Amino acid sequence: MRRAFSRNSRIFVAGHRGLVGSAIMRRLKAEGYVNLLTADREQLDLRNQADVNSWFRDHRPEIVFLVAGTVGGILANSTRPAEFIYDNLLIHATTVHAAYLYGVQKLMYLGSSCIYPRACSQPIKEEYLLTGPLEPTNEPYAVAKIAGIKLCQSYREQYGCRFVSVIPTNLYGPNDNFDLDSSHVLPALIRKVHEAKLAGQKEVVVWGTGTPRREFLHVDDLADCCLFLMHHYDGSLPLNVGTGTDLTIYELVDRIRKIVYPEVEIVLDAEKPDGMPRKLLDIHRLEELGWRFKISLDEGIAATYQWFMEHQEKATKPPDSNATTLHATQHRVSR
Ligand code: GFB
Repeated sequence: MRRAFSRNSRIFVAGHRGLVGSAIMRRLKAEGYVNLLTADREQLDLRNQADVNSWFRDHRPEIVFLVAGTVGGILANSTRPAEFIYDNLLIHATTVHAAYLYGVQKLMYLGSSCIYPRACSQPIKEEYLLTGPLEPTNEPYAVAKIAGIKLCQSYREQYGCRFVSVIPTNLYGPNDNFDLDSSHVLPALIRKVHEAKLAGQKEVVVWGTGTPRREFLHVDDLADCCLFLMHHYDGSLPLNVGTGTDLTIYELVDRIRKIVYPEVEIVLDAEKPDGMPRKLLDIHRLEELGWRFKISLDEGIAATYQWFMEHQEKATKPPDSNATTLHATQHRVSR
């Protein structure tokens, strides 16, 4: 298949400051793409269709990586379901629609492995989507993410748009969120073990039973895969992206402990939710296309820990999650 775009294409990375968006930016720059378009939150509210349309009209992107959204770990998903469903539904719909209206040549949308049914057989094949009930701790987010995939498929079917979706497994890496109330497990545990080390604490508290299994992919591998698929994949079926192996949360903490502070003991807080028991992706289709991850989990944890140490102030600041709350307050009508 010919390459989908050139070094001079106008490429919009929607969500360029996040974990995934910043990795895609790094990768595009490293490969010599020169026309990279971005929009900060203050410049463009991606939830507003009129604003998004004007931005597309003014900037005329040819290629779009749609990786913007409100994201977070199990606690943030459970406690802020309204933000997770509202922001994501709107951001995905406005951007896909504007991409259609303004003739974007190709768009890539990123789902998440939490969109598969909670009790799926493992490893999870792409065709298991919408075959059973979702994990309750992240159902609103998962519904929005499924809607994003359906948007891409529907615009492809009705209007012939070249919009593709990928479904990455749990991600981590530089620019991750290390705020303990909203982060995912891997950055949370790097921070907790690091802080235990600084304080000379003997124990680190890990949420849940430690038995759920998770698959982790370094975000630089994901970015590499996104560019590869943008050039070499143009189908309606969303493609799983992962490593093909998983481990328990307990085993993950153990690996982090060995890298950061081997002396610390792991204490489980079983009052906290476990979430999905397992979500290992079947990556056969991806492998058949010729892509495979490169960064091992130990290597990735060590590099992410290094990044965390060098960016502690930025990394531990809670992410800007007030946008929707403000928005909702402004628009609330008194009864
Ligand atoms: O990464 P995580 O928050 O999200 O949690 P999910 C994974 C597992 O790690 C759960 C356990 O079993 C947690 O109980 N865990 C242990 C911890 N200690 C901690 C901790 O200190 N912080 C966190 N956050 N977890 C999310 C979804 O699910 O995955 C999202 O909620 C999204 O929708 C994302 O899809 C990729 O893997 O459970």
